[in-house]
Amino acid sequence: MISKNIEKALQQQIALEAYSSAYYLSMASWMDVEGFEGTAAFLYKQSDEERMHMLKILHFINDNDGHAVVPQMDAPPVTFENYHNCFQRILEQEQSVTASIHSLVNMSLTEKDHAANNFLQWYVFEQIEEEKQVKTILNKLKIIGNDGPGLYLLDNELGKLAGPVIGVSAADGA
Ligand code: OFO
Repeated sequence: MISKNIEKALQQQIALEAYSSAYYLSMASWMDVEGFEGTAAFLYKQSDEERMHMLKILHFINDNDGHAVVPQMDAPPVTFENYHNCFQRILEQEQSVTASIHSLVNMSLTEKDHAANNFLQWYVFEQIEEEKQVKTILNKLKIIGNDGPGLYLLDNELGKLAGPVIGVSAADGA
């Protein structure tokens, strides 16, 4: 059975993951209209992954006799300064998620909640991967600068990394 403290803190994490999902979705849409289709595909996929992170927590709460609640949240920004700035923002968002996961792990240790501690380890490693991925992209952007052909190549690369993304075209069937 989940403790009330852990349930409350996980509920806040659900809100954070839901916001990340909406944030990346908004960035994906902006990239799409700016002509960066590969990067948009990459970000649509990132948004889906954040939703999956949110759902995992929701199920963990419910499977442990709690009651997960769908959070109310602020709308994400609609437009962004430039391509580079989006990835800087993603890094900042992921760093804040990492800090939040680490404080949840600390709480699970204080509360001696081994189930929650075990569950949270997946997020600890996931955050290492996600931060590493965005730092790699930012490093490439440092090399590329504002070079148009360089950004074109990076956009292609991110599109390949995303692979096929279901529902990116209005023509995709439901
Ligand atoms: Fe990378 O934010 Fe979810 O966990």
